[in-house]
Amino acid sequence: MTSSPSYELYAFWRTSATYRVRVALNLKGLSAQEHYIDLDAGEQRGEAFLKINPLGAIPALVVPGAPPLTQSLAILEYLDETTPTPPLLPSDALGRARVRSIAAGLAADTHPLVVPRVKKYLTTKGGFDDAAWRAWQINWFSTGLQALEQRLATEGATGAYCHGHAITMADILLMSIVAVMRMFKISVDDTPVIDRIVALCETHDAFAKAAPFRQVGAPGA
Ligand SMILES: N[C@@H](CCC(=O)N[C@@H](CS)C(=O)NCC(=O)O)C(=O)O
Repeated sequence: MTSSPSYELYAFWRTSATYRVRVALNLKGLSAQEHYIDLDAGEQRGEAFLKINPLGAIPALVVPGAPPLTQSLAILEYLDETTPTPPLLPSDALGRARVRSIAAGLAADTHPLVVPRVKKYLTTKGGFDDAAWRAWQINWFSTGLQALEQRLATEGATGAYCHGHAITMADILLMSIVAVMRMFKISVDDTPVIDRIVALCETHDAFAKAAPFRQVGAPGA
């Protein structure tokens, strides 16, 4: 690790959005002191954490002298601007727009549908039982990944990774969704390009070290 600002990260072992920040920190040789927010115990909705993020969601990154940063995509952009090497975005405007579009497709249009607060609402007020919740999860993971597969398979900018031949924010987001799907034992068939990119990302330490089951608090960690 290089010497870095004393970041603090509000985190939980298995979350997709926190995984993204851990991968970005690892790629850039940065570290953060983690504060554990137990999502299973509902700590994200406790008075203490709501002062950090009134939305009751992690991650939150505390940078010395500033209010907590929330939203994983904003945190990735902040880390990329303040520690530019290796870059998480391409050098050209069209490339950056494509990478941000892939990342947002997963962070904004896929992942929010399967977070604990949505589960809580649907199972307590929406009449969902376990089977209905599982069907919901499978539907939204499939929708997000099949749309991404179609893009990756047809757009010329796809390379060894989601965009070209270097890791970008798009790969971090893809891996963060795959990590949480594995946790729920959900898979989506017929996504050969995604499968190839995931296998390549898995060869990198930055992703391996961020794996949920390797984090403090994980069962067996
Ligand atoms: N769009 C947010 C999502 C944050 C989020 O929903 N995080 C989940 C964990 S992956 C969470 O803390 N959920 C708590 C809850 O839903 O109660 C981001 O990308 O940071």
